[in-house]
Amino acid sequence: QMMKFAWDNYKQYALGKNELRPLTKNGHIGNMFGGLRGATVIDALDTLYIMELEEEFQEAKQWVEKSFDLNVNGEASLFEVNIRYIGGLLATYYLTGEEVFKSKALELGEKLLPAFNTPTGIPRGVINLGSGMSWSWGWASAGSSILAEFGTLHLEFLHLSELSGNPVFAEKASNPHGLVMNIRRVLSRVEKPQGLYPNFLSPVTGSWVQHHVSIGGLGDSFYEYLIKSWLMSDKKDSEAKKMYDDALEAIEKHLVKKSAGGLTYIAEWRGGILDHKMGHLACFSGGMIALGAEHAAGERRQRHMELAAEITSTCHESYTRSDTKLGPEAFRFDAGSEAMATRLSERYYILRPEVVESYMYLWRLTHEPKYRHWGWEVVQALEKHCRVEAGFSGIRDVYTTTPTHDNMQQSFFLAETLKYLYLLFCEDDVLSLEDWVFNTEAHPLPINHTDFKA
Ligand code: DMJ
Repeated sequence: QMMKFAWDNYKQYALGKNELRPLTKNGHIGNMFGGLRGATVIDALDTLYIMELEEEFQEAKQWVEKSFDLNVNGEASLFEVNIRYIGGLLATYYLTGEEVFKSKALELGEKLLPAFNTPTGIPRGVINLGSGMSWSWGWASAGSSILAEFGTLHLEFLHLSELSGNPVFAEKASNPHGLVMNIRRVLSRVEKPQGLYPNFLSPVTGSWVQHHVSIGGLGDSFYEYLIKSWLMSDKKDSEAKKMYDDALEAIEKHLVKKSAGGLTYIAEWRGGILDHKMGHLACFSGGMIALGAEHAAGERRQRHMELAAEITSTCHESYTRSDTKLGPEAFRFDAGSEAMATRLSERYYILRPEVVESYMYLWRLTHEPKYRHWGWEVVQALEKHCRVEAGFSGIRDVYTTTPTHDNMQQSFFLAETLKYLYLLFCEDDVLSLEDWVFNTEAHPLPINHTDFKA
């Protein structure tokens, strides 16, 4: 019902725009997708399909067939176009077998390629989808590329290579033209401070531009794609597994901390100095670490499963300690504060999925009922504080029961938050973790049980 409500209102007031503005009942275009439209349609497709909302799925499909125009000219985020559009189209193709989704994904994939024309092959963050010109984000220090952006292409690009027969996207470790394998090579060569991966890398020199390390924003899905690359290859891509294991070991050693009140958290690192803060984005890590632990052996398996459960519990605390029972954008463990935002600017909640994402993984891997209870708390809080007359909206302050709405129904709410909540209450064989990996926007991609080529 929540998904139908979110979709129906988007369709009524904003179809073809990128997102719905549920208070003003109109559409939002934004500047992340380079003139592409319909981000919510593409992000919602597989969720509608999985939930068996057939009529709504057909509406979305029709929009893709008739109105989704790829001949656009504008500045797009390589990362966002990849995870939302390519991920959404690929997943829907694999679920339905319908060619239109595959051909759109391949066509769009081709348009991203010029971003990789740099001295190292590390792509720049922004690309004009019409001209192919690319550049770095203005806010990224010294023209650098962002770890979570160039490190979150692997899953989709492997499928683009496989479906198109064009090895340029990914294919073999030995293929110098395989774009995402080349990213791996650059990363394996560069020295890692204390084994950690900083967030900013120069696409010109291939060296780090500054030493900020985070498992939240700017770093997050890079780590996620290492373990998921290994899983998607049916455990054959051992290079990815080793990179994940080594990175997690460094994170455990240098970033994992326990608060005075006994809460485990993952701090950020700035040139050796810890910032005792976790972003909402970092809360995906409970699920990721649990997924890795499931496939580890012995002592490591147990230790990582405990770590995953503790982090997920800390993220739950960040929700329960707020008046709305929704969590803030960032919470801190300093100056007497525990799992709460201390800055006004960090008190908002924009319908993000990471906490329910971890509940879903922890439920599937442990079957402890508390994860379903916690998920249900989120459902109730969303209904109470984020549902407005024409859709769902983010809120500006989770610490007041009369929050102001931000007038934005993010597309990832339909792609991720509602999908993970649904899966939390489904049988385990609905998109089984044995057969699917979720890209970082929760779009399911099939595990290659037969012939991985690396
Ligand atoms: C999503 O677009 C993806 O999960 C991404 O990896 C991080 N941020 C948002 C949702 O919060």
